[in-house]
Amino acid sequence: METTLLLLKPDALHRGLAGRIITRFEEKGLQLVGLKLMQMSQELAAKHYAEHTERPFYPGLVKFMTASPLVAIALRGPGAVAIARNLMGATFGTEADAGTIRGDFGCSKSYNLIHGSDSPENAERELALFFPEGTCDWQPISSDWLWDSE
Ligand code: 3AN
Repeated sequence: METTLLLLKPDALHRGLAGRIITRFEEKGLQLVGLKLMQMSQELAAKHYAEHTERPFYPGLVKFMTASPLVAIALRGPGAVAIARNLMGATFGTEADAGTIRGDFGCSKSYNLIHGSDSPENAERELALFFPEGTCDWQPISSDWLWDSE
């Protein structure tokens, strides 16, 4: 079982897409174990995007991510990190396949709606940043019919 971190970026909220995006993950069979509307501080952005600080797009990315609230989500399921990344699609809406979130809802190289952890290790690091209080553990009644037992 894995838990991954998703961020519904400010553009997703401005465009009124938060509910529809969350629905995609619920429909797939991943479990919500954390959900938070919050505004990303400069400090949190610097920690979250530490690996990108030297990239030319970094100042614009931080400006975008800190401009208005986002939704932080902790999502659980078997292989949740890779499943969530597949549902999101390629980084830019211009290139993402139809049927994916970025492919269906966006066509920008800057405003790409959603962040998802790219490895279990990064998921652990990012969850600690956005959910320092921990996640909400509960047993969905559908889990016996949704997830393999081994
Ligand atoms: P992903 O979100 O698919 O893991 P990364 O890790 O390569 O993509 O990039 C992190 C974030 O930085 C992306 N989500 C995107 O918002 C932003 N980004 C990456 N490359 C560019 C770029 N060339 N121009 C603007 N923003 C970018």
